[in-house]
Amino acid sequence: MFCFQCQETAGGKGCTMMGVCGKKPEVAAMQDLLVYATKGLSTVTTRLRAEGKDVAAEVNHLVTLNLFTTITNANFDEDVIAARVGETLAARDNLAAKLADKSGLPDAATWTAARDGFGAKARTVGVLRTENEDIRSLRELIAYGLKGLAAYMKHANALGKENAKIDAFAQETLAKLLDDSLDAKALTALTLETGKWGVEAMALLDAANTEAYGNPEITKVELGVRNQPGILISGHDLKDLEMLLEQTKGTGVDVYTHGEMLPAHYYPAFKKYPHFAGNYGNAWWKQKEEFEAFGGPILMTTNCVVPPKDSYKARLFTTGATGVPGCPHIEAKADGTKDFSALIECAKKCAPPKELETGEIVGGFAHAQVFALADKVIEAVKSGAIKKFVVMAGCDGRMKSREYYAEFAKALPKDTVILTAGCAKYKYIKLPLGEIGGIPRVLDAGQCNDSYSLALIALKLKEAFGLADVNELPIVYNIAWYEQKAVIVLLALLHLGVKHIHLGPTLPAFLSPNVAKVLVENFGIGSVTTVEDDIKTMIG
Ligand code: SF4
Ligand code: SF3
Repeated sequence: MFCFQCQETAGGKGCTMMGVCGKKPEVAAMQDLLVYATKGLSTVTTRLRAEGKDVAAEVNHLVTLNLFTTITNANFDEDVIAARVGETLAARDNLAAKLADKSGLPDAATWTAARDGFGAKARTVGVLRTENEDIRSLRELIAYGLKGLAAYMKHANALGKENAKIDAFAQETLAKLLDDSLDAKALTALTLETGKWGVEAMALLDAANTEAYGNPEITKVELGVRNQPGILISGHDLKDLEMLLEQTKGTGVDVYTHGEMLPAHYYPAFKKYPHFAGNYGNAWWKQKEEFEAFGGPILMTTNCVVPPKDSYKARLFTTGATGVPGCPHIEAKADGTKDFSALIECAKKCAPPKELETGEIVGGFAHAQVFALADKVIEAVKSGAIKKFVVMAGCDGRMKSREYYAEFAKALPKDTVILTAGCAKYKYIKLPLGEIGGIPRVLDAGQCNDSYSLALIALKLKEAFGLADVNELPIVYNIAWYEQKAVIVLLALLHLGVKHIHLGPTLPAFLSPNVAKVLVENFGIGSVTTVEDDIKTMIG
């Protein structure tokens, strides 16, 4: 195996024996094959579009689901992934039959094998297949951006929002990743274009979420527990949460959020459920201890899943793109609905969750809420009460070096405000950082995709201050990344013209020295150093 798609990759170079995330070589191989099969399918759909033929939404959804399945910490189930490879080949061949011109199709669009031949094929299609390290770096940077984009599309699709142009771009780009005639220059341009479509995908998801559930608003979220059994829901899928809240009504079972599901509390539509109890625990990487302590069933709607301990395996349910061998999986019915009664029955037999902490946190500062406070915020900047905003969005992770982010937050001068989104917030959102004239010093916009809100807020401030360039704002970017959704967020910010982003705790292993150099020279991307030095550089 060779995988270097996440920040925790072995030795900062690549996982070759076993994933640091727990991904086994045979699962890594099957994921490589699924990506390859999806590129083949995308080659066919791209040709069909060029011939003026329609591609059904189900095909777009299959591409999206396949990419999402291979994102870090989503799916560890080799059999499920292999079955999806089979499904993808069947869809590809079915569509290829409609092509008028079948000449020159690449191997990805024509190979075929039975299930027992998948392993051998997988060994020939991995990341290292591209020999030139710069081309490989750019191809993977784009592929990981598309994985993040696919994750956001999947959530938007679940809420009935479609944008066939985004799907067409993603598929055309996947097809281009097989094209050996594209040089580094062409792939660099494609990287930036991916960022543009990343903005579109985040905007689509924002519209899907806010139209379905209202605009996030300032909300206090309980951290303690109640005295009834509960279900813990993690990941990013709000539609799954809605169905779970509906089905648990009046059952005597509470619903708690975990990890990236925390921002669900900020949406008005979910406030009407009295059994929507609060948030339990922290970011994904602490789940082994926290899921054990929770004591009841857990629903993983998306990444990040950590391969579970046997002690709670039977009560860890997966759904959507997630999967863990040996854990129950809830499949959607043909109409997209899901039956969570197995979780409810399981919860009824469990004791109430064990308390980990008490208190509350405040969040809900997505674009509409911040725009409603715009006068107050602008005044605070003009009066000098707020000197700088620090965007600290992104991911959390288990590396010790990530303590940097807690220390950085603590060391920031009191006249700075942190803008955050994603699970990175768990490093500092529970710290007593105070407020400035009633504005909390940590403004949480929501999930990682709600980084889109942070971009809108920056654009609004630019307009309010009459600036020509978003980089003239008193905003600095110190972003923590872990998996591929952070890659699409990064590419989206680059597309919006944001410069001098600090990316940590380490730069991606998949950036070759030359590609890293291009990012440094054109966008001023930098790494992080020490808290002290970075405070000096970023805050002055
Ligand atoms: Fe390694 Fe990350 Fe890939 Fe897992 S996802 S195998 S930790 S690089
Ligand atoms: Fe976290 Fe996995 Fe990235 Fe959505 S849950 S931000 S790491």
